[in-house]
Order: sequence, then structure tokens, then C-alpha cells
Amino acid sequence: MELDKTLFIESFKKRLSQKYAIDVSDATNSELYDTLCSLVKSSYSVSWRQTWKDYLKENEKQVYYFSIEFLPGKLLKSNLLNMGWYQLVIDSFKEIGIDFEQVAAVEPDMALGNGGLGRLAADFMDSLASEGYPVNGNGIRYRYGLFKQRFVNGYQVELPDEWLKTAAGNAWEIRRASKAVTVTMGGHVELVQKNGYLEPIYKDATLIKAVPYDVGIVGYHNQHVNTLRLWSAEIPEAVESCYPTIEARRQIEDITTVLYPDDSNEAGRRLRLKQEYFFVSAGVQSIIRHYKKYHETIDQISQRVAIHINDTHPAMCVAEFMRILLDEEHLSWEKAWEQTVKTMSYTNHTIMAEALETWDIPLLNEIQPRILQIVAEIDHRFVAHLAGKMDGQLIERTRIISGGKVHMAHLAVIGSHSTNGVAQLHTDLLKSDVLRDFYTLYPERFNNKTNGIALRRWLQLANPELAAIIDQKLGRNWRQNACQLQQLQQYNTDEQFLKKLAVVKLHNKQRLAKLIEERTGVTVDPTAIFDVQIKRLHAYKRQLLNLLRIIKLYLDLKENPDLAIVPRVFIFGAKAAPSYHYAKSIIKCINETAALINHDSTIQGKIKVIFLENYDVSLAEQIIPAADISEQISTASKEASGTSNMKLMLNGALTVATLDGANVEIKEQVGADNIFMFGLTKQEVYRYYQDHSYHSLDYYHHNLVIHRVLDALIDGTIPNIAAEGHEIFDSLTYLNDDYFVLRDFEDYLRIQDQVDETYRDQKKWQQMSLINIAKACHFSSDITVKKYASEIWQVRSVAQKGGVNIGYPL
Ligand code: CR6
Repeated sequence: MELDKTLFIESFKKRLSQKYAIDVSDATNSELYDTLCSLVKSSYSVSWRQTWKDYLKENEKQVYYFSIEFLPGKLLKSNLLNMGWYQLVIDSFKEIGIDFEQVAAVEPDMALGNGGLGRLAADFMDSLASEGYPVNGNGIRYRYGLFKQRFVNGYQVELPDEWLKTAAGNAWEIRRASKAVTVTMGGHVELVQKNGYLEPIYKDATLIKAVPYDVGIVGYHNQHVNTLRLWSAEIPEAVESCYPTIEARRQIEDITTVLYPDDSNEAGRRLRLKQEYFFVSAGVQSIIRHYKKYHETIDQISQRVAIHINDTHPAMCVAEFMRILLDEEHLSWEKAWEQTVKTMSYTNHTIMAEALETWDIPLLNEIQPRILQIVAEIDHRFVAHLAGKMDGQLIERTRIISGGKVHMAHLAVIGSHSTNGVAQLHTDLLKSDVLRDFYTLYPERFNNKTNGIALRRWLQLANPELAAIIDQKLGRNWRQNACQLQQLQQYNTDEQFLKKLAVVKLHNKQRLAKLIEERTGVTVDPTAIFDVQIKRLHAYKRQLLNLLRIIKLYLDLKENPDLAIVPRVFIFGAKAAPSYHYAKSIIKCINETAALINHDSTIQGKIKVIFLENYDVSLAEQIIPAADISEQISTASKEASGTSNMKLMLNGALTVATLDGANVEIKEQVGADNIFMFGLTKQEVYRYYQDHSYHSLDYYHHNLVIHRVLDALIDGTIPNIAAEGHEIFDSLTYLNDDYFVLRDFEDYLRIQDQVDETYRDQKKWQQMSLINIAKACHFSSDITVKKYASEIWQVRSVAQKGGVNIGYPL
């Protein structure tokens, strides 16, 4: 049915009355939200079913994207946008007296991820559906998402995120009990000869029922709906009686209770390994079951199935796939291995050693003994195959099991046909350093896929005013064809347009200023530079470098209140892993510095420091459009890619950056004149590692500015940080400053002066901003996923792009 306002309002009222037996005037925002979601879902469900039918009809190769994190945030607006309903719903609600924004605010953020990795997976899901690719997400339905962050006396405190218990719950999921599978864990395994095969006999194993909850992923204007399948652990009915106590039941249900709140440290915990095997086994079993329904034999499964291992957490896909092909399908080892390698592909997201997963052998044996046997056999054959052909030490360095540990990245590289990094610099580092030996063995497997972002969410939805002025110049097609944004460059001398850009930015800053005032009670000036650093709190990301500069500015202003600087508002958003003590100390120091500066009237409000609590996707959507400066200041070589760098440039912020991750490619796109680069290069960092010539204490002793700033951490200048200030001071001096903060400090000051100078020339600033917006199109996740599809998975797009008018029917 053609969709119009009258029809929509009629259907909405009818649905509300059917669901809740009430009129609009009596309904709460939750009831209105639930009703709207229900209408939305019934509309796209028709296309959802059709998408599946088309896949089956065409015997389409399917990709399964395994990720232990998905971080979609809120889905209502993006679903409405992709369905072509967005404006219509806003207008219709207005007509019947409903505030759409208030209704949308009811939705809890789906925070099943820590940061960049999970958000990337969510942007990819959006792009894959919008580009019409047959790709299914496979993950975990955590009952508690990433913790809620509160500040108490400046300290981070973590509160549970009970997102499923909110009034709105998860309106998007469908529980599919009929598709449940059984996951086997623990116990012992013996292999016995049976009908000419070795059959595993499991003893004392625990059976877990894995129930999938499916979320529809709606493509943009193409009637294509993919599936994000999230697994939940339950007790199988048949063995209910084995779990008579709450404690015993909890042991099972706990598997999918909490998301591990750390994005950079492999905690080596038993429950985490259980989570990994649980969603891997459930996912792989259901893929093979589905495949067998439509195919007689399994020995060519790689022609119709691709499995993507997103970081090492799902690396056991390799062994689980082998297990089923061997133990259940009775393929020979050689045949099974050939199919496995052809089916699997792997993305590495970090070079940080502490985040490259390894598991103790006894632990893996305890969680799934058969998987350990298979991993050991893969390792054994790998070594045997290379023996005599390759240098023995290289074999030792690359084998999967060594030093009493199972190396998951090794399993992922050896067991797949493709390994990619997430920015060119990162991929180069994988080849030259982190995975160098593997690059020697399998050069053809390595490739780069620089990360991307969903422009529709990060521009259209987050910054509708900017989208509107772009539409006036370019029309609406950039939503489907990102490259069109490039054409914005031609308005570089169009003063009118540049002014409009400035007005949009000001409006966004006014809105953020209001939010800051509401949440923190601090008034900020929307004409000041909004200088933004939003990302996880981590030493390598160097929030500390930013803080030291703020302290320096403050001390300068104390000395000379008339100092001519452009007023700045420093805005932070960051969660620290609960167990990451140092990161939490940095949070405390930023908060105490903020309190000191924001309440000191002698500096005339020239700088303000705002640390917004509980940084999440929804808050990012409010901060990013209001940013003038994007801080991307990690120690060169440490940030694999980054994605907030891309989102901020897309919204017209100018980047202050080191040559790290995707910053390098951002610089290539916008040109050195349209970005503020500073700091050590990757080569210089590596040289320091080699020659040990960096002595941070020298900087403290010989650089008066650094001396004065560091002393402020320990001499009471900043109150209430006696312990934390010393901890940070020591790390930067006696412990030799692992992340070269002091080494890059002067250069950082220099570049920030340049920022001030540029800001004074508003026309130039707007021109630079425009180039950044235009060039951000190169980082569209639509483009990234096309490369994954054609170069890694070999799948084709099956949906027609509908053009602007093909939305979803009511
Ligand atoms: N922490 C990288 O550190 C990258 C994302 C997505 C990260 C970050 O630079 O942009 O992945 N790595 O590729 C991991 O999570 C292991 C991240 O988000």
C-alpha cells in the first residue's frame, strides 16, 4: 500500500488500540514507542521473508560475520530512515500531538560492544543490507550490555546496563525457539572406532541450549532485510532436572549474561572462553544444518558459505567447522581442511600484544576437549608440513600451540584464506612485524580493508541540518552513492555556502552546550572552539597528552589572564575498563582538572573542560556534529585504524593527528594543508624501541614547560589527586613514558597554536571543514563492505538499489 500521512496515522492509532486498548492522548512514550516499532517491524517483515526466499531461490552464497561484539545503539531512527518512513513519521506524529524525539529517546542503546570493533560491525551490517549482500551477523545476546558509567567524586563507577529490563526492552528481536541448537561443553572425550570412522564419545559433558534471537537489518531503500542472529544460553528441557538449584542454573545462563568490558586486554578468563565457544558452536552448527537442508553433499560447502572471523574471539570457528565436517559428516581430514580454509577469513584489529588472545591448554581442554584435540592436530600437521622446508625457528614462532598456550591469531591465520588489517598502516605493520612470519608463509593471504562508517547514520541522522544544506547542492543521492559528496569541493569559494556551514555548526554547538549545561551544570560558550576527544580511555590513545596541554594552558592563563587565545571547550567522552587502574586514574585527573578550571573565574572562562559521563553511541551522535577539533593523538603504530576520526571529519571537524591508523589515509585524502599533523612517526617509535634512546626523565629535567606541567600533578595545584597524580607523574618520568607523551608534547603545543591561528580566519576554517566533509566519502562503509564482498567473500549483491522512492510498504 502506498504510504501517506493519513494512512499512517490511521494504522498507528489502530495498532495502539489493538495492543494497549488506549488512545494516543492516554499513551505513555513507551507505549507509543512500542506501537511504532510494531508497525515498523510488521512492514519490514514482509521484505525480510522475501529476502530469504530470494536467497534460497537463487542458491545464493551466504556470508556469516562472527563477532563477539555488535554495537548498534538505537535502531528506530535508522530503520525509519532506511525504510523511507522517517520524515513521514515525524510529520504524522506532529499532526497528532506526539513529540517524536521523546518517543525515540525511550529506546535503550543496544550496547553489546565496547567501542570501535563492535560499532564497526554494526555499521557494516547496515551497509551490507543497504548494498544488498547476503550477509548474516552472528553474535551473543548479552543480558547486560556495556556498563553505565557514573562519576562519583571524579572517579568512574560502573553500573549494570539492564537494557532488556527497560520499559522498551528490545523491540527488534524475534526469539526463534524452533531454531535452537545444543552446544556441548566440558567433560571428557574418547574416540572409538565405529563403522570405519572414529567417533567421539562425550562423557560428563554439559549440554547447553542455544536459542537464537534474530534482529532484522533493514537496507536503505531497497526492500532488502538481512539478519543479525544473537545467541542466548538456556538449559535444555530434557535435562532440566539436572539443574535443581538456582546456582546450578545460573552457571549455564551466565554464559550470555555479561559483555566483557575490556576492548584491549585479553583477560584469559574461563567464562570468556565459554562465551567464545558457545556462540561459535551455535553459529557453525546452525549454518551447517541450514546448508544441509538444501544441499545433498557437504564437500563443496565453501562455494556457498563464507565465515568471517572478526578479531580472534571467534577463531574457534576453524576448529568447530572441522569438528563437524570430521565427526558428523565423516569427511577426510584433507577434504575437511581444504573446505575450512576456503570458507574462513579473518580480520585482525590490533597489534597490541596484550590483546592478542592466547589460552592455556588445560583451560581449553576443560571447556571443549574435542576442540583441543582438533587444534592440536591442526598444529601437528602444520609443523609436519613445514618441517625441512622452513627455518625451524620460524615454525616454532608460528605454530598454534607453544609455550603451554593456544595462540588464537595463529589458528585464525593458518585456518583461513584471508587475513586483513583495518587501515593501510596497520596492514603494513602486520606484514612487517606482528604477523611477519605468517606473511613469509602466506603472502597471498594478506590484504588491507580500511575501516569505514555508515554515512546515513553519522551524517543524515546525527546531523540533519548539515544533510539538508548538502541536499540543496547535491540532491539526496549521496546517501546511496557516497562518492557524490566529493562534489561539495566545488563550493569551496561559495561564501554563502561556507556561511551556511558555519551556521549549522553553531546550531549543533548550541544544542550540545545545552546538553552540557543540563548534565554537568557548566555553562560553555558555543562560539569557543569545541575540541573533542571521544574514544575508550587507554594509555596509547593519550588522553593524557590532551590533559597536559590543558594544564599548560591553565597555568599560562593564571600567569597572564589577558593571554590572547581562542576560547576552547575541551570535551571528553570515554569509558575505562573496570580493571584498568591507570586509565581510571586518568579519568580522575581529568575530572579534578575540569573542576578546578571550570570554577576559576580569574581565567574568564577562556577554557572549560567537560567530561561527559557514560559515552555511548547515542552520546556520540550528539557530540560529533558539534565538534570543531577532532583529537586523534595516539602513539604512532598503536591505533589500528580508529573510526571516530572518520565520523568527526564527516561532520566538518578538523583533525589534530599523529600519523597513526587511518589518520594517514585521511591526510592523503584531504592533503597536508587541511589537517593538523604532529608527533613521532611509526618509524621513529620503532627506532626508539630498538635503540632504547628515549629517556623521558630528561624531558622533565631539561624542559621547563614540561617540568612545570608535570609538577602540577603532584604539588597540589590540582586538588584531590594525591595518589593518581603521583601515579601518572611516575609513569611519565621514572617508568619512562611508554607512549612517548613527553616526546610529542612540544610538537603538540605547536600544532595547537596553529589551530588557534587558523580558527581566527573563519573563511579558511570553513573551507578546510568543507574539504573534510567532501573527502570523508572515501571512508563510507558502503565502499568498504563492497571490497570485503568481492575480494574476500566472493559474494554478489542481490538487491536492486531502489532509488529514492522505493521505501517499504505499510
Ligand atoms: N579497539 C582498534 O583498536 C579500530 C577498531 C575497529 C579496535 C581500533 O583502532 O578502529 O578495532 N581493536 O577496527 C579492537 O577492538 C581489538 C578497537 O576498537
